[in-house]
Amino acid sequence: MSTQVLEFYPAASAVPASPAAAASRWPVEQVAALFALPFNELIYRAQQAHREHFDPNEVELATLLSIKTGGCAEDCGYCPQAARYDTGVEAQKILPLETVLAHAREAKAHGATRFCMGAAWREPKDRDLDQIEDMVRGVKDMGLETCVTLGMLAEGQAARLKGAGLDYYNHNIDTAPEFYNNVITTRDYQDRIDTLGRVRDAGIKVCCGGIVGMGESRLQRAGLVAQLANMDPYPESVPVNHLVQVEGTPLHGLDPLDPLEFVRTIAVARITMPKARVRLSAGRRQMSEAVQALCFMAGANSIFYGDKLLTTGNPEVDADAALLDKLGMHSRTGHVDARCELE
Ligand code: SAM
Ligand code: DTB
Ligand code: SF4
Repeated sequence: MSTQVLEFYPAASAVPASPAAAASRWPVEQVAALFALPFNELIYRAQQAHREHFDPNEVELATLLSIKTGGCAEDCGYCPQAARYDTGVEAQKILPLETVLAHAREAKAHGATRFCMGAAWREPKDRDLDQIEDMVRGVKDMGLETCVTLGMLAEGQAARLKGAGLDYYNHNIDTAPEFYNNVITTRDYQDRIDTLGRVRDAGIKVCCGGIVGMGESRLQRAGLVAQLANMDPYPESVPVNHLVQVEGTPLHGLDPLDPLEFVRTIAVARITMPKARVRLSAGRRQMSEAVQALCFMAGANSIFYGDKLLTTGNPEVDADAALLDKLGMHSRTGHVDARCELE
């Protein structure tokens, strides 16, 4: 941790309170102290951290595809795909390989560099992985980075995915440990940590983040960021999702989070995980361009790109291309939204 950051903390929080705190690089009070900085100070520091490791005008474009939608047995309180909530999402079978590859080709033609495939599973069965391996190989062969999110992984499954050429596995811790049980009861926080360990051990890069705006406190948002930042090593890719409130889910109808608090969360993630790709993930459809621009200033350098997330909407590709153009930002390849023949 840089001394530059430390000097701004209240003296008490700079003194580790316990051996456990001493071992952690980002005690939660120090992360909370970042959240409490004057806004301009926070953004300035986030910009400094960002510019040390990245081109501040460059953004990664990652396209998401739901390869197996709905009918999930879990009870995640935010999720429209949980079978137990009446959200209007219909359960579908896993998509055929050719359909997935056609979507990946289209994403690439639009300028995406990463293709993320998501399945509404608690965990994949070994036989499901045969199909996933083919998808990963096919997408990788197109020259795209590959990412999948399939739920919990058992021993050996991560190695199979690595063997197929998987670059990233997305598995979010979602929120601070002490808030977790308010949101999900059908699997434990520790289950998630175990899966992340298997991913890391298999040599796959970790994509792990969470959701804000679920009724957690600021201290709990700091707790989420501290958990991520204290992973050793911290995730290469950190999706910061703003809760998309979906009618029928238990979290629908909550008071919306102040947009500036969302921007602060991005900034704190950037400062504590300076080399990570911090993704301004779900929730952009509900965000003004000005708030998105502030997120980029705060150090976000990745977005989901494509008019759909998994089941909910995302800004249209044309609108995103126009926004990036307005901000003078460019994608990793330099090309955004090359019109393709598939349209
Ligand atoms: N079923 C797998 C799992 O839960 O690990 C993979 C797919 S799941 C939809 C991936 C992540 O999407 C969740 O962990 C959560 O962070 C995010 N997510 C789901 N619904 C969301 C919503 N309504 N708003 C914001 N993020 C959401
Ligand atoms: C992540 O952190 N966010 C994505 C992805 N990883 C899989 C999912 C967002 C889902 C938003 C709700 C939906 O569209 O169903
Ligand atoms: Fe299922 Fe994943 Fe949705 Fe939870 S977040 S209900 S595990 S699809």
